[in-house]
Amino acid sequence: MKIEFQRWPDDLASRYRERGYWIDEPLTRILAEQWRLRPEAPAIICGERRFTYAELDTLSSNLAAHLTAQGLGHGDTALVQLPNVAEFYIVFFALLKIGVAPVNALFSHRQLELTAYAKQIEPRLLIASRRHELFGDDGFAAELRRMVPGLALVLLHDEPSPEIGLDHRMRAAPDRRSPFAPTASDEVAFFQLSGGSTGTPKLIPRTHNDYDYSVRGSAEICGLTPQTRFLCALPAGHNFPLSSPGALGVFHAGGCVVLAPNPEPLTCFALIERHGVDMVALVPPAIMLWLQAAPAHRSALRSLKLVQVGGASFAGSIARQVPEVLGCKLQQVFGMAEGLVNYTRLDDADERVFSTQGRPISPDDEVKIVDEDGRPVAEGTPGMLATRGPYTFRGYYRSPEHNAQVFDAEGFYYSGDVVQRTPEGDLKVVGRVKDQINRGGEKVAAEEIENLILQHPDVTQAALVAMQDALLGEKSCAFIVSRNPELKAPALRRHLLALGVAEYKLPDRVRLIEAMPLTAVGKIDKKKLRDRLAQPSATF
Ligand code: J2J
Repeated sequence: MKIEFQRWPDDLASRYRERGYWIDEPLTRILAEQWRLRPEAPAIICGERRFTYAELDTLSSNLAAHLTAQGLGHGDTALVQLPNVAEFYIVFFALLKIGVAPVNALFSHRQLELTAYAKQIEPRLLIASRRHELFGDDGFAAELRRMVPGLALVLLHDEPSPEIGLDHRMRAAPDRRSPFAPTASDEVAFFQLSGGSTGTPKLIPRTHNDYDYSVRGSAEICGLTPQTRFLCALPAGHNFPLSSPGALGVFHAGGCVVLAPNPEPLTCFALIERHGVDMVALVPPAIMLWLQAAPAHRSALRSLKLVQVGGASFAGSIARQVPEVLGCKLQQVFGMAEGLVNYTRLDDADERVFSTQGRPISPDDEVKIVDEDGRPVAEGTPGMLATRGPYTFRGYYRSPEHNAQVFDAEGFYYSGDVVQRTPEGDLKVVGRVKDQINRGGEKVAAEEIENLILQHPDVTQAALVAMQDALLGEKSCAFIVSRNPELKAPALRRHLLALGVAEYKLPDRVRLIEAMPLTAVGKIDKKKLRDRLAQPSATF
């Protein structure tokens, strides 16, 4: 059984193979190669626990064997939600080994997101953590089982019992092992999460071939070696710390991933000092906190050579401070879970690194910058980014209507970013046309939250817009027309939390207004609402 998804057309697929981008190997080759080359080298450091490549391979094989014994295999999917722990990678490789495609939900996701993913992929396996509020008891897992009748197996991290404990399945090898078979390299390996701009969170099918190329290309651009020690402080499943070059890039190079629970500076500085970390990937607000905290801890950062920043706009004035205050190189990364990733290069002149978001990984990443009618803009002027290439997807999972809106006839994906190309060929992200709030790298789809707010009985109209914020870059403000003038922000917050949405998606501010400003065609005029934010007015 194969997972259906939108494939690349044959001519492009042949070109990507001929040029050596698609090597027709499963993603498990990353681990298999290191297991052969350096089995005893450290692959992961997680708190006091260390895992060699041999251990990473054995533990993932044990789990894979258990899952095979339960009848899981090709065509099956898994919903996985783990914090930043070594088990994240063990599970990821175990599932790849037996051709089960996971969705790696963020740890901050709650009922609403998990349910939306479960409904789309109909998982046969759920792997979650007792540490998460939803899985402290078995209520929500039972609810998921009711919702997805095919959900055959639930395994929990941080759960001692042998029946449902993940740890037990990793540690104990079953008696008999059948040989593992990943899915074919041009099939879906796993699903990445879209930042989203629509009502329901969307899933991105990623194949072995395309993802592996983005990992290899990224590792080369970033000069990774077996000596690399990468601090993973962003959510492990996010595309940036997973593949740009992220943990998979580090494994590909034979280096070591040091896990941090979050990017909090003092926690990270201690890990950097203790483990000789030389590279880290961060979002802009985290770097701002690091810049504030670093002067008092310079010696802890001695080993740090490269800080990557991405996920949201990063002011040039802050970028300039990084080399001096953190004592290392800066690299800007402009990527997306849908595919295309741009990097400033390690040997670029400082000014290029400070003021641009770099250029694509591949010579075959095709980037068009177009106006509203889809025509290329004059070189150097801002326009919408449209792209296709050897690791950019061709369609969201089971979303034909939305795909029709964000792809053109040639298969170019419109990311919703407004960019500009410099004469040197670097991209600068200068704006956005998608209806999304980028809250310091965490993406909030306006429509998703508006629909949830509208479920409140008092609310007749709702619009979520971005407001500027010194630390996060953007925060969200909900403008609301309510039948009840007494509706207060805390009540709305409770309403949203009760619906089960992740906390980072809650509006940071709520404003009650008499009526929505409308555009000429009668749509809510979000530009006018954003302008209003600049003016003082009653807020609650
Ligand atoms: C401005 N906006 C940026 C940047 C992403 C590497 C790095 C980041 C992501 C990521 C990723 C930006 N400056 N440097 O997947 O592999 C905004 C754009 C983009 C959206 C994608 C990776 N870097 N962005 O952030 O899927 O709007 O991926 O389209 O979460 O983040 O978000 P996401």
